[in-house]
Amino acid sequence: MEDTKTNITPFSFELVAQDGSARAGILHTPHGDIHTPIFMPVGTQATVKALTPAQLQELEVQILLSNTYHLYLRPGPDVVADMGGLHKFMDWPKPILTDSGGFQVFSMGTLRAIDEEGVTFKSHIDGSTHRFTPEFSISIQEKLGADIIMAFDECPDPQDKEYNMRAMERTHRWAERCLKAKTRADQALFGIVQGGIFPDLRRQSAEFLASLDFPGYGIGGLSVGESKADMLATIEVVTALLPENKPRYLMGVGTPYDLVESIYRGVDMFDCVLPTRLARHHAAQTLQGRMNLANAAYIRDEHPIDPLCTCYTCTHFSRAYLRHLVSTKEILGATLLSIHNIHTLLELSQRIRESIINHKYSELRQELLRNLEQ
Ligand code: PRF
Ligand code: ZN
Repeated sequence: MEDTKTNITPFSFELVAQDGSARAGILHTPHGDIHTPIFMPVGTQATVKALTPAQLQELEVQILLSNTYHLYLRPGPDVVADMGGLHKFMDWPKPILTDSGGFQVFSMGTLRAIDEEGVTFKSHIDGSTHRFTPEFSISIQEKLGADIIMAFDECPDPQDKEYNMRAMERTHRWAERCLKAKTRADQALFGIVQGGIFPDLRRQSAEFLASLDFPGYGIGGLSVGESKADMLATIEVVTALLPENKPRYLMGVGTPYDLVESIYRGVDMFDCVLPTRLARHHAAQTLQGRMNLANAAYIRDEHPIDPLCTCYTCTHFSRAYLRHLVSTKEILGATLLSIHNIHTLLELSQRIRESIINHKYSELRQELLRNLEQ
């Protein structure tokens, strides 16, 4: 248990070590501590697809992400609240972060209108019309009851400067409204930096949000079609201006390469559907690249996915068995590949964390980059 006697708020971020811009920290939350840098598996519908909470515990997952947009549509925030909140509903005792819907409304729903007040959209499930405002997003996230909740933002096309400026300014006004709307003391609200690929806008956004003194910051609007070079340059601009004593969360990223390069530039938290989505498409992620287990080359392959991997899948099953499962469309295939893929990102985060503490991250980064695909 963390020491709460010296700390009246249930949230605090402790910087444990710094190595260049890379950081190792501990984020204290009401449902336990999170050792950063950390990857957060995605449980969009209050479930990490194909995995039980017991399997997530076995993987030593420290925090899960879930989505306001999806849980608002089904089963609805009042159902979740009446069932005792998200932790109890899905039987996950550790920390949870919910995204605000400010991204899913644009990527999942059909957009109807954005105005100063909020966003009107049509559900991707039945086409019905709904409206999110910053206040409504916060009220849904308070009913869901995650430990970390996110400000309601807009994630525009990263290349259009005129539009990014107006969208960013509106996102700033929405961030202030989110702070005002918040009523629960046991949830931490993170602001979200926007501004596309434009350094001056990113600077303005990071400085403005830093002045509002959020307990943590999302870096939004990246990994949405811009080049890797633009993404990494933008991360550098933003992390240099965000307060050192607050966690930085790069939203919707990524691959092992993205983790290595973003942690190097000062990011502490990540989420991405990639490991579980790849698993459902027969792909295993390793630090040497991706493998498609449906490939006939593996038909009699007695080796595990990755001979160096210590996950349950790699210590029990051959590539031949996994190939059999995926080619017969057995659901265990998705489960075993999800276990391996999540383990790979958690193990990578943990190795990087230790190297930061030992001031050896530059060396580890060079070693990892020799094998990683961009
Ligand atoms: N905003 C929010 N959630 C997000 C993003 C964003 O910009 C992204 C962009 N990569 C992923 N998830 N609220
Ligand atoms: Zn494995």
